[in-house]
Amino acid sequence: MAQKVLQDEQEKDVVVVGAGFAGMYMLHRLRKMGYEVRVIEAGSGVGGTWYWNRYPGARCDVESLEYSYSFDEALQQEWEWTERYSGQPEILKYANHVADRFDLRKDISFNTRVLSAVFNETTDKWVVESDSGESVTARFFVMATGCLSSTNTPDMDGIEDFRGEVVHTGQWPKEGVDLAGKRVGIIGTGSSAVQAIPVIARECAELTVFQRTAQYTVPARNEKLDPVRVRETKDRYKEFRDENFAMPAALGANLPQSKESVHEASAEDRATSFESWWESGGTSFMRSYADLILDESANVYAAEFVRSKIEDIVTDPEMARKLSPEHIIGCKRLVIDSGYYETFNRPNVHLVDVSEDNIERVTSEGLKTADNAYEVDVLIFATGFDAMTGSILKVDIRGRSNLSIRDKWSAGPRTYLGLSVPGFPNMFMVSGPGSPSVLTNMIVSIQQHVEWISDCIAWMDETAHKTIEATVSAETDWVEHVNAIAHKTLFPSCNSWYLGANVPGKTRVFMPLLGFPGYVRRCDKVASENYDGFTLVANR
Ligand code: N01
Repeated sequence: MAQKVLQDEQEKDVVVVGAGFAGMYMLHRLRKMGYEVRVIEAGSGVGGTWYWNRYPGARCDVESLEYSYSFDEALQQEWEWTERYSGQPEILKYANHVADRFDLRKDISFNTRVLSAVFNETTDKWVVESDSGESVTARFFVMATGCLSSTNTPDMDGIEDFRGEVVHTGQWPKEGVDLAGKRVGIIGTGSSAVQAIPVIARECAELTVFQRTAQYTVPARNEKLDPVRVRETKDRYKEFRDENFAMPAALGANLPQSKESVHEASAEDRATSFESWWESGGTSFMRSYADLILDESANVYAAEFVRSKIEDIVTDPEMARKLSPEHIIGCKRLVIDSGYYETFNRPNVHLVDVSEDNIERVTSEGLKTADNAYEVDVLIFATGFDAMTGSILKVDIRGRSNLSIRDKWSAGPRTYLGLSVPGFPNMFMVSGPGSPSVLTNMIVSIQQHVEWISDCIAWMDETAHKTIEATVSAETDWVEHVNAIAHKTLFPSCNSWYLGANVPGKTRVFMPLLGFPGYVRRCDKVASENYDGFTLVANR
């Protein structure tokens, strides 16, 4: 058998997969602590999700003054955000600025996809191999591959027959897609589609939206940032960050959170409150009352309010009916938009409800549904991601006794703290399943994980330990804890990607943990108790 020739074999302290915001900070912090690090990245540049998601209209739903690193005072002072919610180009520019500022690129291998990571029980080291032939051996292995990186493209018959262009919002071509004068079809109405549809509708000749589940979305009310507000925030940036750090989703400390039940409010007060949140814009709409995501009978009021807005905005009553969601509001991630429902008043925009008229196949000309055929020049999949686990399971990760992470997670992901998995010593995940991650301001969660992991590595060296590995009992307790919290809310009650319900065949497990501050306290306690819940092996 021909032996694989490795072009480049390296020995490092830590190998990190992914150069998004998690991988970049992991590299910076560990390097500052004196460690040798190699980061391996599939894309040609830094930025992770903001590198790949270049679709028209891509924008963050966390305010820009919050969606940025806080670990370096000079960095947060010097960077100037221009809008309330940053668009993808600006966030990618910021990621590149960070890479330049901290000279990160020299330790990143770009255009390189990690294929496997195997723990060698004789040397207690990870061996990480990639498609370029690069092989890195390291004591510690960190998956910083992001929660929404592995795209989900439904398996549709006939896709190979299609004569036009096929693109996925999550892998939008760098050179862009010329939609001018084209007939465009878009499948999906999640956050990506809701952002893309208004922009594409203005650019293309005809846009047909294939909707399986109608979407609740509230206005973003994006605007240019007020320089006075920026100055005031920057003058007390540390306090501003600390206040957000103490919030349940690590964001929005500047906004009120109602403690009142919607049932206690009069009809008039409810209308005024929902209207004022609708006018101010953003996902904080769900803060109007304390029980909207806890109690189905409370949730109905908010859902009804958005449905009434759709009825007001969309002029064709049949179109408005099709666009009106019926499920619990907020249980799929609430979307914010810039003119989404309004776009359906345009004469060049058509809506096909594929829950009523199923997609049967792709043809050479477009899409065939049960009752109709649609001709398009460009077919866009805005069908989301194999969230939280997809990019981890793409790598053939093998721990002790050749245990595969794919086998270990065959019935759904199981972790301790969303950071670590029994059987996989010295392996960490940044914002893994079982951590608050996607239910928070991701950058804040990323920083907290990076700091915990790097502090743990330093502690291992200070105390002369060679391996750290979560125990099975800690993992079992943690999985129960994550589930128990989720089931106190309405989150698990619909087919969301939080549950893996969007990917056919994926086991349904509610993956993220609700509540950032409690989580941070728990992580700190574990560390202060000499890594309680982990088995530690000392150097010989
Ligand atoms: O993906 P999604 P997304 N036939 O999974 C439909 C983050 N994000 O890329 O609901 C027909 O939400 C699917 O239908 P259904 C954010 O966290 C953030 O839009 O499963 N349709 C749904 O409509 C977000 O939540 C930002 O019935 C099919 C859509 O495709 C997450 O990424 C911007 C189908 C997928 O929606 C994911 O958002 C963008 C099929 N076979 C993304 N399969 C911001 O920061 C799937 N669908 C603002």
